[in-house]
Amino acid sequence: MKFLKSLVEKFVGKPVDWDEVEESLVRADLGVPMAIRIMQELQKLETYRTVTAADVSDIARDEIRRVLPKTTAPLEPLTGRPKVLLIVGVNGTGKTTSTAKLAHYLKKRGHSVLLAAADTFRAAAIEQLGVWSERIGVEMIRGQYNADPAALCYEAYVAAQKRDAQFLICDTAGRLHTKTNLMGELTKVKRSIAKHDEGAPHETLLVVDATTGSNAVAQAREFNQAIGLTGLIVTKLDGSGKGGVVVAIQDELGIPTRFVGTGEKLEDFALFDAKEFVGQMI
Ligand SMILES: Nc1nc2c(ncn2[C@@H]2O[C@H](COP(=O)(O)OP(=O)(O)O)[C@@H](O)[C@H]2O)c(=O)[nH]1
Ligand SMILES: [Mg+2]
Repeated sequence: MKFLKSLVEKFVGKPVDWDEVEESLVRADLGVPMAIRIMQELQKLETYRTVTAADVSDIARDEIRRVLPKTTAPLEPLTGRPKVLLIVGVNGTGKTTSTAKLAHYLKKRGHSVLLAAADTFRAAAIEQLGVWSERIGVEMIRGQYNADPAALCYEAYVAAQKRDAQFLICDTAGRLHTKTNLMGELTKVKRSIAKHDEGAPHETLLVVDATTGSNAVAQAREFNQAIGLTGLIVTKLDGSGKGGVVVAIQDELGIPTRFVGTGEKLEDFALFDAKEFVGQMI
């Protein structure tokens, strides 16, 4: 996560190397518009004095802070009906793991949760969530392999109502954001849930892998256009050494990061904390 920190350390006590600053900003996955803004601010400063390493970090920190919301909305239950969270994303980003982590997180806060294994494309995916559900002690609604995910989510809502569950979390199949038929299937899932409650799904959370950099921005753009997103779960922040996608997606698309994943275990999960995040980055 310390990509800007290491950049700054290189320049301590000497004038900054502009090419290196620019390259580091681009490599940090903050997005081109943000990288350009930081460079412009630094160059403005340079017209009247020598820019130092501290200036790079100060200006980058200010720009990033300006873009990120100060607080992250927590997940509060509704009264008298389940709050539906739809988990979407491309293959392998960590949807199923994050679904389990989120269920565990809510359960620990005293909430009742029901899971829906709506990734019916692969039998193994249903099993994977099944193992998590047993481990965390949260019930899961499963369908047949290859069942219609929209119908499954519709039924899962009925089950959530029957059980008075406060949250229903629907894990979905990975799909490439460029495949319109698969994106259309998600629209169908959303519509079927909305038949029960026109406000549902109350949250549509895109899971992105921080290590995929600018591709994560493209994913967010496409999913947002197709089904509308309310937030992100950014995973694998433990491995990448970066987290710039959080900033790029907020800056370019206005979609906030709600949760972060920092490992494979249930506990490696937290509500996004902008202040802490910026502190770790710079
Ligand atoms: N290091 C790390 N690995 C993760 C994280 N989240 C998920 N994974 C791993 O990423 C792989 C794919 O996760 P999975 O939940 O099956 O992805 P899905 O295809 O989107 O459902 C698994 O090996 C997970 O253990 C994370 O925050 N950090
Ligand atoms: Mg999965």
